[in-house]
Amino acid sequence: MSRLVVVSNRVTLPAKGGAAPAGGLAVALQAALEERGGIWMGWSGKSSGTKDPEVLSLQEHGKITYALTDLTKTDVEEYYEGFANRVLWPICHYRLDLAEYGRKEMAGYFRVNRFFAHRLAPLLEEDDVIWVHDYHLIPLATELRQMGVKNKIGFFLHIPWPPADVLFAMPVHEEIMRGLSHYDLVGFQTDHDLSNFGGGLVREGIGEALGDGLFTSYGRTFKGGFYPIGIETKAFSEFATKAARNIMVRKARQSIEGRDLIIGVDRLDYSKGITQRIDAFEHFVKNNPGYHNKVTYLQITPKSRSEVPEYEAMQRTVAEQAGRANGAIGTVDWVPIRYINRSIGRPVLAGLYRLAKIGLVTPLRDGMNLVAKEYVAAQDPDDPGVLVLSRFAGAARELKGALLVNPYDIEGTANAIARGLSMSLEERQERWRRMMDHLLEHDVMRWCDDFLADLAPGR
Ligand code: ADQ
Repeated sequence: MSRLVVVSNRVTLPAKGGAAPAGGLAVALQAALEERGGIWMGWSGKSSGTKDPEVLSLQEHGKITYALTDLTKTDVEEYYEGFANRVLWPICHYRLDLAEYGRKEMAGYFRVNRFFAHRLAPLLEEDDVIWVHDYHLIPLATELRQMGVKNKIGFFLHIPWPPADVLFAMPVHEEIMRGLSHYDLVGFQTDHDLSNFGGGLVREGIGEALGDGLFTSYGRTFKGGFYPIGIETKAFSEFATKAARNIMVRKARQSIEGRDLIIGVDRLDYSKGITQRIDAFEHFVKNNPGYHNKVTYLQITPKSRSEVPEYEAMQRTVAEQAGRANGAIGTVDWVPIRYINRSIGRPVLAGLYRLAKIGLVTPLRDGMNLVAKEYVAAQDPDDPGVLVLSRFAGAARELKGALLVNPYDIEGTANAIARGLSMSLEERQERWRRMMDHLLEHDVMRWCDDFLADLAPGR
């Protein structure tokens, strides 16, 4: 079996004794790397000095070598905060209005990709299969090819791919499209993203769809496919079963005092629809006096990307909105919305999901959304909760047992909350079973295997 080389912006080092277990993606990639032996390369998360660091820090764990590089402060500002998070992220989430193009940032993005390629190339062996992750590293294959690398290189995009009208507003769209053509396999989360990609290619006359998932553009022929990412379904479900004994979960249960719990868990990001969700919950409470003092909405939201102004502004907006809504609908003995800005370990998170009668997952746009899948996996088969899910999350294309909503439709989402809370046990079980069966069959290990089998069959 060929060695595997994974490249991603950030690298997840194996958990040390007592540390919180990593998420499903890291577990799956570590398992694939352990099986084949290989390298996981990426940014260390540290910035140092003004000159590119000469050497990678190499750490061996079993059959995996973790290869980490620092970046300069300018690199981080231009490549990561600038182009990746302030251009590609909003564009791929259909937010043309939030994209901020700067020549410096664009140049920085391509420069850091070249730097990654130059650090990676000396580590490569002829037969290695290379798997590049996410929007930070689209031009990596172009750089590697220019250095003469002929290995199989695959790319997986974790976030959505927008339609041509959105993508082509970005000044360097052509370099980005050319960048993708240098891979052997380009993987998206959903059929919808793949069709946006193929449609854009053909419509703009820069390539052709040859059928059977093959595309040709810029003189290269490559495969495109969709590979909906899964979670570590079984392990997560076991966390949830065991969590009933966890002290934090027990405290949470006591504190809701028999009220129905609704849960939202998201990084603080404008794509996640948190403000619309709070509006929908407030609307639900106002329209359903029978639920006054009988329901608690817990929103767990670790801060993210605070260095980007939109995110900083959002921290204020959401906190104020939750406070205002509590003021409007709360009573002396009832705080309807609990808003928490912290990260929670996966076993406790699983227990909180299991306590909740409704999982409220309403992004305005999301590549997949793993929270939706985790919520389902954490449920008690005898008394499962209801998933209220945005139709604009990639997960909606698989989780047909959810109540699908349009997150921009505040009243519609409020009605779905009401419907979920009053749903019969029989209907809840039937919907949950369908989703859980799917998640058991399509877990994150399967996702990993499917991608690698298409990238390098028989290797
Ligand atoms: P994200 O945008 O980060 O991922 P998501 O898929 O929901 O979104 O994954 C978030 C992960 O962080 C989940 O595993 C969740 O449990 C965890 N998490 C969130 N809040 C937490 C908290 N307070 N404490 C602890 N853990 C928390 C990107 C794309 C998604 C795609 C994934 C994977 O934007 O669309 O599903 O990659 O491909």
